[in-house]
Amino acid sequence: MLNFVNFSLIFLHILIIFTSDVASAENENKNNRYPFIQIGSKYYFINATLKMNWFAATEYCRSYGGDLAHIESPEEFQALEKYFLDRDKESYFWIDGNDLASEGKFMSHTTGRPLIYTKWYNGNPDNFNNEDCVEVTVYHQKALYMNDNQCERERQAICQYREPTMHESVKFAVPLNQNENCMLRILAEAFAQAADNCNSCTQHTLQPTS
Ligand SMILES: *[C@@H]1O[C@H](CO)[C@@H](O)[C@H](O)[C@H]1NC(C)=O
Ligand SMILES: [Ca+2]
Ligand SMILES: [Ca+2]
Repeated sequence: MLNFVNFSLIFLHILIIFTSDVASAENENKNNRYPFIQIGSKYYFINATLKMNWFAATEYCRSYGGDLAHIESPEEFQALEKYFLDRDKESYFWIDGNDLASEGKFMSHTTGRPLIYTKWYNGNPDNFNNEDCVEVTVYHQKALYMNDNQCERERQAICQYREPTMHESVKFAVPLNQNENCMLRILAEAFAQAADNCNSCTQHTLQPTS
């Protein structure tokens, strides 16, 4: 028969295992985004060994559960600029902008909406020989700019980690939380019941069990 001390220890043990599982699952969720790495406030994946046309680049990013990079602010652009100034001033990289649907209207393939932030290189976008896809590169070893270029050109892809949308995270989180609460309640109820049934063994709790 379990005495009160044993039961308490088992209960605590289960509780510790259970809560640490929940905590580490949350940590994993935040940190384990391989192969995406944090650059500024976002997570990106750039496979330096691969060059591809813009269409292949969108598919490549999607195959990793991401999208071509969607730059939303000067801060995000500056973070990428610093990254490339430190590492790769030579290469060209596809991002999500394009005016494929309507010439001159640059849209984000990631959001389906007009580009929020642009920093065009002098004289661009110029649609020179029909350029419909947006690349970034470091110009004159100094600063990162955007340029419209021909979508068939081979460039590296800047893929961006796709954060779960509010809709997806609610769908995902609610059953999980109910489940967690439910398990904790069952454990707590079992514990309370055992404590109730155990009024007579209060004496034992103060004694070593072995
Ligand atoms: C990058 O591309 C190469 C060539 O396809 C591939 O072997 C490698 O696994 C890729 N890197 C990652 C992190 O997926
Ligand atoms: Ca164009
Ligand atoms: Ca151009």
